[in-house]
Order: sequence, then C-alpha cells, then structure tokens
Amino acid sequence: MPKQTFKQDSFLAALTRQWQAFGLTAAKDMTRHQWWHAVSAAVAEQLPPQPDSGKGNAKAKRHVNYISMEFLVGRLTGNNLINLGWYDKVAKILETFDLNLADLLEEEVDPALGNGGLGRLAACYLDSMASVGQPAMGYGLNYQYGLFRQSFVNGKQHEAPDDWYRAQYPWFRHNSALAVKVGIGGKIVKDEDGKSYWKPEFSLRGEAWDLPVIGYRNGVSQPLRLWEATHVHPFDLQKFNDGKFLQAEQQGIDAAKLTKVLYPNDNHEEGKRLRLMQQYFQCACSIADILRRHHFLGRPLRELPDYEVIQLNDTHPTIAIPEMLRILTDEHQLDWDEAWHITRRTFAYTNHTLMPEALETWDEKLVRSLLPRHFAIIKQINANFKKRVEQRWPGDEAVWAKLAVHYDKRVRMANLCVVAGFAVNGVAVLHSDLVIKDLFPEYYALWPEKFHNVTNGITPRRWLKQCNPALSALIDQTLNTEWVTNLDALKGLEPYVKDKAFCKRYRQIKHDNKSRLAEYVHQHLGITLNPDAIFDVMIKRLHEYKRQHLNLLHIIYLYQQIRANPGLDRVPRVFLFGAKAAPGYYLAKNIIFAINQVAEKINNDPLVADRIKVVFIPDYRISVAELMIPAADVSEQISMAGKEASGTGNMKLALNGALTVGTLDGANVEIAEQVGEENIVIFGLTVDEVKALQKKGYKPKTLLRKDKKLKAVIDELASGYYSNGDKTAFAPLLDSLLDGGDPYLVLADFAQYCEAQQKIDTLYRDREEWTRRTLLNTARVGMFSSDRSIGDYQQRIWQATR
Ligand code: 26W
Repeated sequence: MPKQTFKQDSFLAALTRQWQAFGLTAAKDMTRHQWWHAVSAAVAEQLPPQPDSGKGNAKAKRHVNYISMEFLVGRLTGNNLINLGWYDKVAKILETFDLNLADLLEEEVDPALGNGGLGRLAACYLDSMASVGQPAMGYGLNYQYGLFRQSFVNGKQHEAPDDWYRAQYPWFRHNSALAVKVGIGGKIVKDEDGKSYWKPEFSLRGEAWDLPVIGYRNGVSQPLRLWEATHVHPFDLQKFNDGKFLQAEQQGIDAAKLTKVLYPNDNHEEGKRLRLMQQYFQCACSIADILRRHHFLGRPLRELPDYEVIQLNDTHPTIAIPEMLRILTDEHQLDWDEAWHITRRTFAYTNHTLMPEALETWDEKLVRSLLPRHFAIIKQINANFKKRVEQRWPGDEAVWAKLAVHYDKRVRMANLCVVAGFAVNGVAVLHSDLVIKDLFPEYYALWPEKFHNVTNGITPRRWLKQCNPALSALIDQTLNTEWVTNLDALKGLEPYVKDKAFCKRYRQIKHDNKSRLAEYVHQHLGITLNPDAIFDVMIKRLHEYKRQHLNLLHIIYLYQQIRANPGLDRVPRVFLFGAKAAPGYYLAKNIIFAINQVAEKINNDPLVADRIKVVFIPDYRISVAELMIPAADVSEQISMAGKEASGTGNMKLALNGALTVGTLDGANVEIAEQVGEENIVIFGLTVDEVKALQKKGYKPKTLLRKDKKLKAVIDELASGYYSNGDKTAFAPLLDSLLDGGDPYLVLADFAQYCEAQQKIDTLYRDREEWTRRTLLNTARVGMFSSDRSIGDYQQRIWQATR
C-alpha cells in the first residue's frame, strides 16, 4: 500500500471547519483542549476509508479477528501522527499559531478501556499487525466508563468514575450501518418440524464504533471495532402498544447499561451476570460481523477457517465458540458435524494466567437463563468430548472431573477453549511450559500439537520512539538504519559501550528523562526528587503475587538501617510506584495504604535527608507509564516464580535502559537470556524451589524467628509507628504474611531480595559500568518487539496448515 501523504491544504480547511463547529470566529479563540480536538479530527479526516471487508486477504494469509474484552490503546493522537509520519509537519503548522504540539497532546484523556497487561498487549498487537501487514480487526467493547480514576485520600485508594467522553472522541468513526441485533434470555422452542430453536426474551442493538489502527509508515489503517449496546425505540413494541410506555422504555435503559463500565478486576473472576452478558454481547456482535464480511465476499461457509482466524484473548470471549455453532446450525442449517468441523479450525486461545481465581467458570443456572441455546450446545460439546476421554482413559472419573467442559453444575471456559480450538498458547516460555505441565497435562497428552508458546512483545513505536524521543534520536543518528520496524537492529549499539562520548550522551538522556519525571512529581504531588538518585520503578497492577509488599519491606529495612547508622553510605534512591488495586480487593488496598504511610514517614524524616524517597504516583495509566519508563534506572519484576505469566513492563523498562531486579518468572527468564546474566540482577526462589518449599511445608513464623532484620521490619509495621499509633492499620497485610501462611513467599525471598538491592547500590556507584550494563539492555532486547510476537503467531498458529 502506498504511504499516506499529508495534504496541508485539506488539513487547514478541516481545522477551520472544526473551530467553526465550536461556534468560534477564529482559530486563535480555541482553548488548548479544543485545539487538541480540532487537530485530531482534522488528521482523522485525512485517513482513507477503512477496509473492513478483508477483501485483500487471500487463503495464503488468514485474516485475524482479535477478540478482547480490553484494549488499552493509550492516547492516540501523538501515536497516530508518528505512525503516519506526519508529526513534524503538523508540529510546524502549529508553530505558526504559536502552539507546541507536544503540549497539545497532553490534553488527550487516555482511553482506559482495559485493566493491565492483557489489555495493553492487545493494543501492542494491533499496532504490530498493522505495521507488519497482517490483515486484522480488533473486536472489543466501547465502555462509557473506562478503568476508574484513582486518587489517595489519607493514603487510601479512592475510586472515581472515568468518564472519558467517548461520544466526542475525535478518532471514532461511528458505523451505524453495521448495527447487530443480539438476543438474550428466553427459551428453546420447537417449530412444526420438531426442530428446536432459540426464542430470546429480548434483544439489544450493537452499534459499531471504529478506531483506526495505523501501521508504521506503510499506508495501512485497519479498524479496532468497539461495540456499544443500545436499544431500538420503542424497545418492547408489545408493551409499548399496550400503553406501558415506561415499562417498555425501562428495558431499553437496562440494555444500555451493558457497555457502561469496564469490570475493574485483573486476575480475579467474580461470576457476575452483567459480565457474562457483556461477554456474550461482544461475541455475538463480533461473530455476526465476521460472518457478514465472509458472506459479503461471496465465500462459502465451509471455507471460513481458510480465510478467518479468531484469536481469543484469554477466556473472556469464549462464548463466541457456542455462538458460532449456534449460527451455523440454527441459522444456516448446517448439521452438527459440519458446524463443528468449521468451528474447531477457526478458534485459537491465548492463556494469560495460571492463577486459579482468574480461571473463569460460570454457574450453569446463569448460563441457562441468559443463553439457553448456548447451554444446550455446550452440553453437546461436553457429551461428544466425554466419548473421546472415555476411549483414552476408560472409567477414569478423576480425569473426566478435570477435563470436562461442564461439570459440577459449572461451565469451564478454559476447557471449552482447549476442546473447541485448534491452538492454545502461553505468553512466555516458562509460562507455556507450566500451561502444559500444571494446568493442562491431560489435554497435552491428547493433543500435543495444539500447544504453543508465543512470548509476548511490546510495540517499539509507542514504547521507545514515542515515549523516549531523545533516546530514539540518538539511536537514529548512531545506527542510521530503520530500527523502529526491526528492533533487532539495536544490536548495532553494542560496540558503543566502548565509546565514551556516546555513553555520556546515553547517560545524559536518562538524566533528562528523570528530570522530566521529577518535574511531573513536583507539579502533581509537591515532592522534590533528586535526578541524581537511583530511580527505582515498580509499575503494574497491585496484586499479592506481584509482591509490591516485598519492595515495601525492603524500604523499611533500609530506613531502619539509616536510623541505626545515620552516617550510612547509600546511593540516594527514589522508590516509585504506580498501581491500581481492584476496588473489591481489600488486601491490595491495604498494601497501597501501607506504602503511602511509610512514604509519608520517610519523606518527612530529616535524618533520611535525600537517601530515600518513596513516591506512589496516583492514577497510573498509559500516559504516566510513558513518562516513568524512560526515567527508570531500576525495574522491579519481583513476582513469586511461576505466577507472572509474562509481564510486559519488564520489556519496556529494559528497552529504555533500566536494570531489572527480578525473579526467574515469566519473560524475565528470557530477558536474562538475551541481555546476559551480568546485566540483570536475578534473585529469589525458582519455580521448582517454590514447589519444593510448599511441599515441604512453609512456616513464615519460623523464618521470622531466625531472621532478626526481617523481624524488626515486621514488628515495626505492626507497632503503629507508621500509622499514628494504630496497631491494626496494616492487619490485613500482616495477617496474610503471618497467620495467612504468606502464600506468595514474600518473607522467604526477603533476604535474597535485600542482597540483590545491595548489589544494585554498589553497581550504580560506578557510573560507567552502570551505563555499559543498561546500554546492553537496550541493545539486546530486540526480540521483545511485538512485531516478532506477531511473526510467531503467524508462523506457529495463524498460517500453519490446518
Ligand atoms: C475475569 C477476571 C480477569 C481479568 C483479567 C482474569 C484475568 C485477567 C487477565 C488475564 C489478567 C492479565 O492481564 N494477565 C496478564 O497478561 C499479560 C499479557 O499476557 C501478562 O504479561 C501478565 O503476566 C499477565 O498477568
């Protein structure tokens, strides 16, 4: 496809139409926010119409349908300008109005349509698919409220709704012609021929809102299609005609609630009715759309898997599988075997977590009442599969109890994906091994060919080019090659570890990025940071398994050391946190509170001087990540081994020249392999050691008796020292570590973690050696480009023979 050319005249004309629409008389009367809106809308207007038919895709290259409940795309205007190659041109035009483009871009509210890693990964993958020329559509939900806004009130997390004004978002194209009707509830009835079909109780309307996903300077733009639930007026004609207007309207109001809000859970499933309705609504709209495109192109149904693949981003969109079967059998009159044959070659499933509490299962009553026909289909799948299991493990009820799709009155979504899909993948080598060994060993015995690994990746467009312009410019000048679409080219930086002038510039850029973050912190929190201190960054959702509290215990330990020895020589360190806790996750919120209370004490203790600062940046989101990542010296990746499927923040931080302190978990293992063991600080129990310890019986209290330093830390937390004398303030946290048995082995890894941190301190003192090691991180993490991940998906899953 030809590159998109920027037309200055049309852009200026569009800009004029924008301020006129605001009711103003001149461009200069626009507020900054209006300017951002006008510029974005004027650029959006210049994009070509988005091909949604997928006409270009041939059998040789299947079209990808990436269905995900979450897409954390981040701010779009800057990113789209960069990918289009129009950034400088637009910046120049704005200069003639005395405006700075970078400042304007700060006006954009992040579309926060996701929780954490899974949602951000989906956004990186859309960027890469467009950039490498993989025809694709993203399918998701257009939530009115994204992830809640976080603030701290007396150190405690406070949640406010995130109304991101989607109705006015300039990048949306509303595609009203694509509305889909979706039934819910009701029952199965028989027609005259004795054939049963589904008669829903009521229907909703799904309206398509498209965001453009723009490939990097290749003229490609493909849609991310987000569905909004609305209703047809009058909603219930029967009631309406009976004069029950309000009642008729009420159902409509209920319908529109469906896409109101994103569930703020990450790695915790709640089994809520509205959530299942959201899932089904999204899947029904998306499957209808995929089939509409397929029919439009005149392609026979049985060839669907030759042209289309549906990638399920975790189990959240699993209900798409019975929906496909329902449409093929009930609406297209295919027999079961044929429908099954089509379906099982179309769906592929990515697993993103092994946490038992995150694996979705649904109460059969709920499924039956909302989706009676789908429930019947699931039972059919289950019955057919049971025969297969019976052949392989005759009479073995224990195996069936594990493998069944429907068992004990519950429907298990992960099992449904494995049984009905052609591929299952984990998201890092270690995690994919555990998927086979711990989660699905029997399925692996049945179908070894279904199982794959695709190690996660991140887009270099947003996570280096955009967020770290100074480093990008240095790389441009140094390498003189297009590294943005070929991240392995960063290897070319390796020889520069010996180039003093280069290293000085690399170090200076980090320093400048730290100053930029310090300015933000000062402006928003009134805390002054020293950019010569080590910036130690921990950014990710708040969860016990990620162990933000391990970081906290070490901070307290350091603080105690300084008090015991006021002359202690430690490199000044700023501990920065960014994390949201699910509103119902009591313990996670208690950890936030503890960090904030400890921060308060330490930051105001004159004895500490500048040696430790603790800053919890509120409302962590993509735009804040873009500020923190380029400013990090140290990257905290300290989950209990075996629990973090991959992590992607680890990749972003390493790429931007932070040294990882981490456990051998998720993609840390592969990062260590790439950068070399001297360029990463690994500590802690390995997966095998974790298993062995848990088998042997782990007693945190025994450990506490042996480790005096650790005991002092725990005792001080419990003493009221950080909570104005309130000894119960951190009881949830302390109880989980002690009486609760410390399920994530925080205390067990404490000593090694402190050693690792001491090593960082020592290393940092030798500025040249530090620079060498961080530069080798930047140079050697090219394989974590999401372009490589997409290549792996193509090769191992999407384009593999079926
Ligand atoms: C049903 C509630 C729920 C919601 C979200 C359960 C599970 C999830 C996600 C699967 C959690 C998640 O975001 N997992 C993260 O996925 C990333 C992308 O693969 C990985 O890098 C992270 O390690 C993993 O925690």
